Amino acid sequence: NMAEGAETFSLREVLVAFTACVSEQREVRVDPYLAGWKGLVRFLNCLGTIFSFISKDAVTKIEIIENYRNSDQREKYLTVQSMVEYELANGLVDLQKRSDSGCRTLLRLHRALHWLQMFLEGLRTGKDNSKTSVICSETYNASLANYHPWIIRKAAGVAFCALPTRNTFLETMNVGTAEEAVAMLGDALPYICEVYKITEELYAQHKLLDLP
Ligand code: 1PZ
Repeated sequence: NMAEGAETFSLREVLVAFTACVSEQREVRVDPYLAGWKGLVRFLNCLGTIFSFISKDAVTKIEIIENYRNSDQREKYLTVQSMVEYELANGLVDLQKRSDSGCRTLLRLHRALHWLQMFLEGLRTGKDNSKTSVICSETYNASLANYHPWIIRKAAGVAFCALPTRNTFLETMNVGTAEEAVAMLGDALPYICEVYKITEELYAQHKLLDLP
């Protein structure tokens, strides 16, 4: 139920979780990163069951990293920096084939964060009558789609058609009027960009951007 789900929280708190990600030493804290993703998943679920295949994949990845945070090695997974250092030093990152390392799992969320950044920016700067589905497919094609096989791109394209108009979408965020939602996006986006940038630099430095 869209109205019910939307009533219980506002996208503001979700995006604010990303403001808590970056530490004073410019490290990315894993717990608020996952909290931000959990909120995004809740929001996505409010948009309809057609998005379930997307939210399920995100949940699986959130849970993999959460399990590391609940394991004996939990302090190693406190920040993205400590995770990378620990997994690389202990040979836990498979460079040849798919694995469930924290590094490869977080990379999937990291790539999706790049799409999110572009999508929210497109929404923020879009015209009143622009179509959310167009903003979504254009930003998806320019980013995440490059990592997805044809069948996923096709399914994503079908799901995007179910997105409401820009104004309805902005109101679904539960931040107030469409204008207030646009202002909130302007405030929150720099923090998401910062989280993305720090992670991107870290992964590039360790040559982890192509992990299978
Ligand atoms: C507002 C509209 C939402 C549109 C969401 C746009 C993203 C479409 C992503 C489609 C992904 C579909 C399912 C799974 C794909 C996986 O194969 C990949 C790679 O993982 P691997 O197979 O290597 O383990 N998974 C991803 O790329 C992660 C996708 C997470 C997407 C989270 C979206 C959150 C949306 C928040 C909306 C405000």
